[in-house]
Amino acid sequence: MMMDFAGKSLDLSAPHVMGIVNVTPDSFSDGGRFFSADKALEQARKLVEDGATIIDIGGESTRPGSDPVRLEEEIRRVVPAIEAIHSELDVVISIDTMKADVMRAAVSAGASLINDVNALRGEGALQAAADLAVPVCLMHMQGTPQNMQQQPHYQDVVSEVRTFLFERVAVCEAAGIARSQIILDPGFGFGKNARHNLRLMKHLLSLTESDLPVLVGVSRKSIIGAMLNVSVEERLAGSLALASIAVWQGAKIIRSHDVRETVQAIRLCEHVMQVNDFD
Ligand code: 8Y7
Repeated sequence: MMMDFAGKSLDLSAPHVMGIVNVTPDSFSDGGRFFSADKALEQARKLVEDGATIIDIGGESTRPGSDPVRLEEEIRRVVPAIEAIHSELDVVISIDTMKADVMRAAVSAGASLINDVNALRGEGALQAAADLAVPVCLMHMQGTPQNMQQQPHYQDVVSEVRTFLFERVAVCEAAGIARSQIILDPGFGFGKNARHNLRLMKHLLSLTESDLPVLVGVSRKSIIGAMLNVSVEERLAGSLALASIAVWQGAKIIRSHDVRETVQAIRLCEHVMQVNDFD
């Protein structure tokens, strides 16, 4: 199953790793060290060497309780980084944003995937994605980054997330976005408590059994801290365990800070999944 990213094609029948490059001063797990375009390029180069086939660039932190960033500031952060990576590296560049104007600026600069944790519900976002005609990742989030962890509530988190995502797929298709350009994401940690996240992971098949590829982001997330009582720096093993459970259930893109280790984990998953029982 090939997906076309503005001329670069990825075979999503096998799982891929999306490496994270934050260009925020407050990104929680790297302390904002990769802020300038040069730093972003340096980080992206390492992630590509480690095996990332997609680099996700974000200029607005979506960590719980974080402040929104002004449009001009977000563009000022992401565009130089995207331009640098686009000119230097052969990799799909994903723009992590909820804002239509950032999507437009980022795609002009060389991004070819829109990663919107708000699933194109922001003003003008649906139209921007349709105009830009690049693939989009639609993520489920209950609430906003500012309030999402206050009182997450569901009757049935698995079916509500699935219903939300397929409603957004229908809205996208009606707006002219091709179904073949849509990726789904249950949004681990976005308006979910520990039990919600565990249920979604246990039942990830209910999303991956559709015809659309599924992206999963669990890297270093608080669910791991909550289950294992470990700090952000100690969440690699937990991240790899959850990534493996996701790939085993058919996730095709794993979003990760630790690309080298994640590539190893999913490669082993693939070996197990592909072993021939009759030789
Ligand atoms: C996700 C994400 C984040 C995720 C997608 C973090 C931007 C929080 N998480 N995008 N972004 N899926 N598609 O802890 O799970 O990395 S930010």
